[in-house]
Amino acid sequence: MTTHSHQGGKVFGQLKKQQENDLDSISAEFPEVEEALIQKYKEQFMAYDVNNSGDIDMMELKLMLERVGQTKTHLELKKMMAEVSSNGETITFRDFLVMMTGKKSSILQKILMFEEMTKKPETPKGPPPKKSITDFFNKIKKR
Ligand SMILES: [Ca+2]
Repeated sequence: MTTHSHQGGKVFGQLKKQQENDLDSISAEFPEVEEALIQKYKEQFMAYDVNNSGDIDMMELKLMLERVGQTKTHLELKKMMAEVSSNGETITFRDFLVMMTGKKSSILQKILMFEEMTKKPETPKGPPPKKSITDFFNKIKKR
């Protein structure tokens, strides 16, 4: 990889682009995963990879979990890392895809899946709560 530009912003942009290309080539290893889904995972991964190193380290894992409201101890983080990481130290995009596509069951995947579920726009699930409506009418009758 060679970068000829000396402008900081431009270099950063190119690095980002390079990183995206790297992620795309990893995505190619997962032809069974839908394109749109890969795109979503890629965006998630890039957001979690705060320092753009191409992988998620312990510190970034910690931040990632804090962002979804899950503060974990160092020991818990280490355990999660060990479950997902193939090199034992960082989560690569390959590890991330393996995890998110459910090829390997892990606590981290469950947390992220849950986060994804709760993030969706509020759509009423099933029939409206009947009990509260009945309670409401009961209260009126009593008056
Ligand atoms: Ca990183």
